[in-house]
Formats: sequence, structure tokens, C-alpha cells
Amino acid sequence: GREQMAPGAVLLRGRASGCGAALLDVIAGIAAEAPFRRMVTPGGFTMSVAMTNCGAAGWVTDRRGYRYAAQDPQTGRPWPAMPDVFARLAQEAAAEAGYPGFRPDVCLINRYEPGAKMALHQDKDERDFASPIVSVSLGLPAVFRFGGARRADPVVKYPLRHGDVVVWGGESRLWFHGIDALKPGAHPLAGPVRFNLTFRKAL
Ligand code: MD5
Ligand code: FE
Repeated sequence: GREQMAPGAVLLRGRASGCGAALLDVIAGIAAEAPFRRMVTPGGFTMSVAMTNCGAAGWVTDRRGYRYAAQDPQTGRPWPAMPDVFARLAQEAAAEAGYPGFRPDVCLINRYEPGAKMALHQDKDERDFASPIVSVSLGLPAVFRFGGARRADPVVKYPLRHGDVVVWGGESRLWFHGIDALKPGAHPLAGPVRFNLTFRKAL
């Protein structure tokens, strides 16, 4: 099913469920090269979500700020390359949602353990706001909070489950959003965690 969440935002329910096991295998391979880590915000808080990246650069945060970095600061090496199965899925989902020609150069991989959450925020560290962001949910379900252009705008909650893909473009690309604290559970393929892949054109 294709559900319009907001102007430019399209939810493709279960779009990645057929390749979920393959995606989880690829995530494990990436994490063997560039381990999941909990990064520190400029304000000095350690994020509850653990992250790694693949592609030409990776999203990082530390006391100096948020940015995209070509090297993994923890290993000093370039991030693992974007796997074909990732790039193809992001490109096809974007096209189905009305954004043909999307070619992501980076993928941030978020890992939520029970209790992990992401506070309401905007994604503004990319150079290109005209390109959409493609998000793939794997493993345990989570509650996504979707606000509006202003922080104080009311939020609508959406459950995001294993295999769901959301394409955020147009007006909603800069809207406030967050993820509620993950409830404990066990997913048959992913185990006790949720992963989220976010594909972006950041450079
Ligand atoms: C997640 N990740 O489930 C979410 C899914 C992040 C993040 O928010 O920044 O890593 S991506 C949700 C998203 C991305 C871009 C725009 C909008 C939502 N939006 O306009 O609501 O871990
Ligand atoms: Fe975000």
C-alpha cells in the first residue's frame, strides 16, 4: 500500500519485507567494519540510539557539532561502501513515491535497543534539501512522531514496522519528527532491536 502522510511524504507499507533478511545480513557486515556506537551531541549528551554509516560519507556528532565526515572518526578509515542492495532499494522506493532519479550517496544506520528514542528534530545537515530521504524500518516496531514545519506544530503518530519504507520529500523534507522510546520485544529476524536505514543525498 502507498499512503500519503504529508505533502511529499509517502509511506510504502512492507515495501522492504521481502529483502529484510538480506538487509540485516548486510548491516551485520557493515557493523563488522564500522561498529555501532553511541555518539555525543554538541550539548554533551550521549545519544540512546547507536549509529554507523556506509557510503561516501557518514553522519557524525561530537562536542564540535553535527556534520558529514568521509572517515569514521572511531576507526580512522573511510566508511564501508554503499552496498548495491541498499542503493537499489532506495532508488526504487523513491521512484515509486514520485522521486525518480534519486541517487543516495550516504546511508545512516540507526540501531534502537529497548528504551532508545530520538527526540523531535529536523534533518538539516545535508547540502541538498531538494532530494528526498528514504527511510527503511527493520526489526522491532516503533512509534514515529510526525510534526510540521515548526517545533510547536501538533504531531501525528504512525507505527513503523519491519519492512516499512518512508520517502520524505518536498515540503515535509524539513518537518519535525522523532521516534518514541522503543518497547522491548523479540523480532524473528532482527532479535531484540530496531534498525532504521536513512538514505540521503548529503554531499
Ligand atoms: C528513524 N531517523 O526511524 C528515523 C527515520 C534520523 C531519523 O529521524 O534523522 O536518523 S528517518 C525520518 C525522517 C527523515 C527525514 C525527514 C523526515 C523524517 N520528516 O520530514 O519527517 O530512526
Ligand atoms: Fe531525522
